Amino acid sequence: MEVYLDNNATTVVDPKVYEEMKPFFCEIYGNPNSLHKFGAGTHPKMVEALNFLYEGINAADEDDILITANATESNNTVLKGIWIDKILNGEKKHIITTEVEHPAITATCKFLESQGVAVTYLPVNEEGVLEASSVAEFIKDETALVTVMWANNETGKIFPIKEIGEICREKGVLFHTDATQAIGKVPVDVQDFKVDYLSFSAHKFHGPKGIGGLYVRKGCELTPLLHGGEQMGGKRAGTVDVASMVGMGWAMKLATSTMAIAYEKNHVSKLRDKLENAILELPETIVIGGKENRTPNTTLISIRGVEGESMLWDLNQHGVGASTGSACASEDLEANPVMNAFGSDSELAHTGVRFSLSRFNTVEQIDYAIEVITNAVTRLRGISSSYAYAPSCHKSGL
Ligand code: 7TS
Repeated sequence: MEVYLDNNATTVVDPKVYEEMKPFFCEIYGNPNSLHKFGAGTHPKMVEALNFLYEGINAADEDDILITANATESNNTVLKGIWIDKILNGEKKHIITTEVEHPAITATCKFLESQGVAVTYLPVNEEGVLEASSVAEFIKDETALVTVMWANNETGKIFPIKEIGEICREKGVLFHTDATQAIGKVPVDVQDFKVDYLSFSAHKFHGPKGIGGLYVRKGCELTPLLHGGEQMGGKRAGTVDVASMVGMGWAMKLATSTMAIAYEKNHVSKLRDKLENAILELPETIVIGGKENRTPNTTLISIRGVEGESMLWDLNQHGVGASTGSACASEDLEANPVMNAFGSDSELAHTGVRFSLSRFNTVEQIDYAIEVITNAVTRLRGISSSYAYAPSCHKSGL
């Protein structure tokens, strides 16, 4: 049996999404910006897709949703746009973020720092969550932007976006959230949560890869990252991947409408809890950051004495795909900031394994995964019977 439990990395395309995309390769293939009927033929489904995106995050009609290549591009567009529009002209000079953002935020912030921008990286608490009050504490007159993820990709921890949105609106500071791991897992409402910019990637919610979105609230327009043609009113140049845009729209519609069944009615969280509880029955295992306040599909578990990479290798041999808590994301074997956020326990950092589920997982798959995981732990603890940790991380190059 094969069991895919790495849905925070990417997801299978929903078959309905795939069906909706198919006509746009060989039948309706015009350039949407062409004036002839081949171009115009793409419009109805593109408009439908855009409407699904607006509905999915409750954007107001007058707001923008730019179609981008992925959340990485969306994040870059916001951070570099703010830099150009608010910081380079001397109006502001400071950005606030957290220590546990995805590299699409942190690496961009590091680049901006190299250009003279002041960036504050707020730490998270022992549960891996940012305290909204710390945002309020660090906002200054010079602060141009606060950027905080909606949900963490490693732990699934949900951040206090509503409170942060209110603080930022009250203090007159622009607020961006990277909602890549939140769409389709928890309700996302840009108006209620007072969000100015929001990033997402279709492939995290059963859409195709290579397409994403950036919500921009009316009045918060930014200098584009990509200049060129007049596509999207010149706000993001380049011919849109029509098939993928249609797919993303449908993926959003299906993810948000099935959320009630898949997540709130606990299909996914029940499976996650079943898996998690079975692993927690093994000695010396803990959920990193604890069980509270998480996306319903994610668990990050430390299995003492079992190095994450060895565990993944063993699981992979038996058809189960999971991931480490990115503990080995760097060549120097340093644990990543998400793990460091939980303290200096390097054992914890190097023994984290992330299991992330989706609405396509079944009870049978989880039963099988439990068996495979239990056997792997017994086997690997047998090899290092002293539970001694021996790092063997290496970069895959991907
Ligand atoms: N932001 C967050 C919060 C993410 O989790 C990811 C991908 C990205 C941005 C980047 O998405 P992309 O579509 O632009 O590549 N996160 C992960 C992960 O946790 N494991 O693999 C990719």
